[in-house]
Amino acid sequence: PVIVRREDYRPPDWLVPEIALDFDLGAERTRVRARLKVARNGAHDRPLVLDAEGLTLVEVTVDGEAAEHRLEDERLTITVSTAAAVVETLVEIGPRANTQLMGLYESGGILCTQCEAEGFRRITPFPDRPDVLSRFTVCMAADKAVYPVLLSNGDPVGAGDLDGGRHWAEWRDPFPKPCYLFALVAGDLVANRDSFVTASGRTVDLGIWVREPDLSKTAHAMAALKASMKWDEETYGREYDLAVFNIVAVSDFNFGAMENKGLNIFNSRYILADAETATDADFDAVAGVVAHEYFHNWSGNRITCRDWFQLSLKEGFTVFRDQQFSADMGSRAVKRIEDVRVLRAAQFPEDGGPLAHPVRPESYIEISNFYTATVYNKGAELIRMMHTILGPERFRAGTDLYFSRHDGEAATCEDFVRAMEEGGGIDLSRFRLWYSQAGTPRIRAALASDDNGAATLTLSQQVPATPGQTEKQPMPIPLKVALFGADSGTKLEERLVMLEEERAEIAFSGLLERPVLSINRDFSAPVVVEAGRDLADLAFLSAHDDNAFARYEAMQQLMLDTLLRAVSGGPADHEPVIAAVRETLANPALDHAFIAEAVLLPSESFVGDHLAVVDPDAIRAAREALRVALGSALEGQWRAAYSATAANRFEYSPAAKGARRLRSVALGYLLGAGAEDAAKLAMRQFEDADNMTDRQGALTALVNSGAAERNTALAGFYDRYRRDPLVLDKWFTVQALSTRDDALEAVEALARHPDFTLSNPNRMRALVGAFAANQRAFHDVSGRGYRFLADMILAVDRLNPQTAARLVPPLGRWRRFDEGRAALMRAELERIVAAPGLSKDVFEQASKSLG
Ligand code: BAL
Ligand code: ZN
Repeated sequence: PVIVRREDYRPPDWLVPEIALDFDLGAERTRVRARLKVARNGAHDRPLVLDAEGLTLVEVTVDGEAAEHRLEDERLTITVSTAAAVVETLVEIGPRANTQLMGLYESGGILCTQCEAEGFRRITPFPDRPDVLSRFTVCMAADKAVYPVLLSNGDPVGAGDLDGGRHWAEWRDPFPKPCYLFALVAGDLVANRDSFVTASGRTVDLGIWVREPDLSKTAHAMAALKASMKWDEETYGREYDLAVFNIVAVSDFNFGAMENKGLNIFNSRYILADAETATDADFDAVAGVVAHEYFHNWSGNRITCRDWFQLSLKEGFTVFRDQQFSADMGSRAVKRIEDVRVLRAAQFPEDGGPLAHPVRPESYIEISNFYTATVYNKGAELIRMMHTILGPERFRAGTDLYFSRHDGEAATCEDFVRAMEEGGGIDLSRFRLWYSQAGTPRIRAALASDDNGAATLTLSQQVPATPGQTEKQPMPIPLKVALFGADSGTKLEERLVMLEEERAEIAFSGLLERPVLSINRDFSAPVVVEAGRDLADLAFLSAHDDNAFARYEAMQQLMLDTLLRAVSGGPADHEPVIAAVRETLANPALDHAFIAEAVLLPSESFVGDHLAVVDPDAIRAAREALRVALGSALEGQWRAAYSATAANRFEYSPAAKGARRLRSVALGYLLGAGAEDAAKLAMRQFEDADNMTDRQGALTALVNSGAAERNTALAGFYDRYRRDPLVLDKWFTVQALSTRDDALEAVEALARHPDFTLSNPNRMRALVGAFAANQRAFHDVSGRGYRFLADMILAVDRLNPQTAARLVPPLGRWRRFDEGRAALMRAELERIVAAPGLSKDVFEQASKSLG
């Protein structure tokens, strides 16, 4: 396979300032006529080379004449002798047969497109790279009864009827854009329509298009869209720029959603939400993704990426923007806790494994494999660090400069950093290492104090070697630090420390009591900190730290240390955790949402990430023992928390969400403790719930238990929701994540269930993706879990390589396990790599995972 390298970037040989597309749409066969105005870029005599994948070529002309051309290796080479010309191509494609869900495809009777990163070449021959920006005009003709709605980017400019029950519509997008932002939708859809008046007084028509039965589930997404539009004006000074903004929801989609100019296309799971079918987490995700895609209009569309190595330019920045938005709309502390949890669960293992890559990667075989937690979530942490270092005003001056300087351009990460430097008045020379150096820095922190009120904080850092990067330089690391008085519990000192070198000593003086260290507050840097604090100091911080994130972190560290001690065979002393949780539950100053996060045990995989060799069975046993101990010791408090938060009469507000979250956590502990009536409580909650959060919470608790009610609840849930694919996904996931010993068998059986399908990415992720995250079941010592995953990867690869490739990374973690498991995991990776007809997507992930 061909390796694409960042250092090989060259500007395009030909530009395409304008393209007119004519679609004769049909699910079996679509004809695409494209008229490209091409212009030679610089002095050269190279031919015009267009990307073309899976197209049946019918005709090629240059300035109206038949032209010399060659179609081979997914490239259409055309001889053009002039400096500018009009090139016309006619091709045929088959949307219904397109199971890759890239290009033009059919989902539930709707024709829709996905072009990022390289899907446009599956629609029409084109220089499919983000630095070729064109003005698009799109004309579509289709059967009016089957496809009454025809949408594309920009503004509608005409429509009418044709003979034979057909009709047409034309759309024009005045903003030049790369072809990955092209979109088209044809289908039998209805819209939730609304409008938004921009800061400068222009009215924008908004539409969220879905199938008729789903219309009642679009109100939340519409509210989120309007809130996003307002927020981006207020926070970044960014106004929407077209007269129309449309969103379409489809059920078969590789990504979460796509930011096509003026026509976002969404995976339905990030649009549809009502109390009956969506959990609070789903509601939050809908708002977050709607905001994310909307924010791309500036960070992605008005300013796009020069090449795909710059992907984090738009994704890291836009994730940071959607995180800020969600924090502003709800609980800032809980949002930060959730974001860090995602980073640690998805990005840290990536950064520490065979697929580690810098936020700005250096090479790829298949770019789809680089839509990763590193590019997205670590990329967002880089922007956050700049925000922390600069402060909000100077950060805004930097983004203002970035937006005005590069509007209409295809830019680089370097362009962004330079704008932050000049706009913010700061030197970020060394900060650039964060873009080029992979691996999660590890910080050691030690605080030594004397009796004279002086203390020294000694910091050292180490960046681990990653594939292709053995030698690392020290990174500039912003650490928010505070000292608390051990006697009074008050804050003695607080500062932002920049660790610039491998080692630093920070002096404090005038401390009137013994100081306790609070470090990486708000998770100011995406690093691992080993601060060596004992259990008593952690318990103290879990009760006294005034930074909500740090307070949560102290409790997590206390629980983690307790679990690690138990896993490595030490005495299981649960008392410090029990005392700290007791105090947190009893603290009237804390809100329910925070308490629910703070008293939750670290996940099994998080515990595993802290061991030299992961022992899934020992981790499960230690975690279960602590859960049971907490459940029993604090049964009265769990009961009180459970009844105090007794919910119903659904309301989507931070307070109501917090109450529901704590209620589910309390129920889990009561079941864990083996309280006699716990299963009955859960079953009552399951039956009486007026919202999905409570119903799914009860189902999860029962599914993880041995209670007789378990099967009744599972069957009841299935019967109630079998016709709602998004809810049925939950039914699969809850079982795939089960903590019971029979989880592996259950998952194997579910893969034969009539409602399981390889062709829908959501369903695949719901069962197979979730199972691979179930540490104990997936890592069953027999190797059956590995075999199951590999079989699934190979089966899905024939239909949809992107979805298949995303399932590979769990097998690449073999170095973290004992020899027996490692050998079994490697054997499955080798079987995958040797499979005939493997996609380059899966080949890249599996072969690198073996390395
Ligand atoms: N650009 C791909 C989907 C997203 O990150 O918004
Ligand atoms: Zn994005």
